[in-house]
Amino acid sequence: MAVENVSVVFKLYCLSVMTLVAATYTVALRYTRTISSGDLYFSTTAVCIAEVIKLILSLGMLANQHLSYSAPSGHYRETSSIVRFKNMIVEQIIYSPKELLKLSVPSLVYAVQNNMAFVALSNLDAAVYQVTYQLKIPCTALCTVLMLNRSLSRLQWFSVFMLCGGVTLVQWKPAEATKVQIEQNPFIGFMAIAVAVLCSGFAGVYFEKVLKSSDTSLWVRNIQMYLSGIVVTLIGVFINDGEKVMEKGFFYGYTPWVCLVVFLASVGGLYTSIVVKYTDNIMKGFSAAAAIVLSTVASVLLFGLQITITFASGALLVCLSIYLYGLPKQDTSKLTRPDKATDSELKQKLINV
Ligand code: NCC
Repeated sequence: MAVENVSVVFKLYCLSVMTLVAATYTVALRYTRTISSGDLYFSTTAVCIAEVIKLILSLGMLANQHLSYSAPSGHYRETSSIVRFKNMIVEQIIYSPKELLKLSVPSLVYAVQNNMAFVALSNLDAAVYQVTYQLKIPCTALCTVLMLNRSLSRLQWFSVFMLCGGVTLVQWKPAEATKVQIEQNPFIGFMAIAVAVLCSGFAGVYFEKVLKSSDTSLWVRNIQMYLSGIVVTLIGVFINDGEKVMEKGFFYGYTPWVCLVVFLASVGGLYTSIVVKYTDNIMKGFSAAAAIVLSTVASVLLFGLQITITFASGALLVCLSIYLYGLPKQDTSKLTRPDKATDSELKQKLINV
C-alpha cells in the first residue's frame, strides 16, 4: 500500500482548521436553533445539503488531483486524462456496488450522528454539549482497540481518560445567560449526545479501517460515502419532516446563518476525513484538545484573555495526557502491564530453568 508523506506543518494546519471549524459550527448551530429570529428551518434538510456539498467538493478535489497529475501539457493529453478520470469514476464508483454498500454503513451512522447534534443543541447549551461530547474520546479508543485490533497500554488508557477530563475542564464555561426562544428538554439533549458519542466512535474507526485497508484514494472513499449519505439523509427528511417540507419547501427558514452552518458542516467534514487519513481517530482527539489549549493560550497573549483555574488545570491535564500517551509503548507496558508477551517470556524462563 502506498504511504503518502505529508509535512507536519500540513497535518497541524488541517487539525487547526478542523478544530476551529468544529468550535464555530457548534456555536452557530446552537444560535440558529434557539436565538436567531425568523421561522425555524428543517434540520434534516441542512444535514442532507451538507452531504451534497461534500460530494461536489470531493468530486472537485478528485478531478483536480487526477487532472493536474496526469496532464502536464498538450490538448491530446488533457483529453485523454479527462477520459481516464471519467473511466475511474465509472469503475470505482458507479460499477462498485460492493464498495458503495461498505461505505453506506458509516454514512448511515454519521447521518444519525449529524442529526443528533441538532437535537442535542436544540435542547442544551453549546458549552454543556461540547463538554459532554468529549466522552467520544474513550469511545473512539475502545472502537479502535476492538475494530482495528490495536492495543493500548494501561498508561495509554489512563491518558485517554485524563485527556477526556482535561478537555472537559478546558471547555468548562458557566451556562448561557441568553434567553432562548424554544422549549428545551435537557434529558432529550443528553440522550442525543449519548447516541452521537457512540456513532462518532464507531463511524470514525470504521471509515479509517476501510480507508487504510486499500490503496483507494480518500476522495473516492468520500464520494462513495457521501453518495449513500445523500440517500440516507433524504430518507431522514422524508420520515421526519416529509409533510412539512412538501408544504413549506425544502429550504424553508434558511437564513445566512443557516447557510453558514451548512457550509461549516461541509468543510469540517472534509477536514475531518483528511485528518483521519494522515493521523488516526485517537490522534484526532488528542490533537483537537491540544489545538483548543493552544488557541486559548494565543488569545491570552494576543487579546489579554483571563485564564481561569479550571482552564489552567484542564490544560495541564491535556499536556500531561499527550505526554503519557506518546511514551514508548514497550517501556510503559513493561512498567504497567503484565501482557501476553511478558507472560510467555516468563513461561520460557520457567521452562529453561
Ligand atoms: O464528531 P466527529 O468530529 O467525530 O464527527 C465527524 C464528522 O465528520 C464528517 N465526516 C467524517 C468522515 C468523512 N470521511 N467525511 C465526513 O464528512 C461526519 O459526517 C461528521 O459530521 C470531533 O472530533 O469532535 C468532530 O466533531 C464534529 C462536530 O463538531 C461534532 O460532530 C458536533 O456536532 C466536527 N464537525 C464539524 O465541525 C462540521 C468535526 O470536524 C470534528
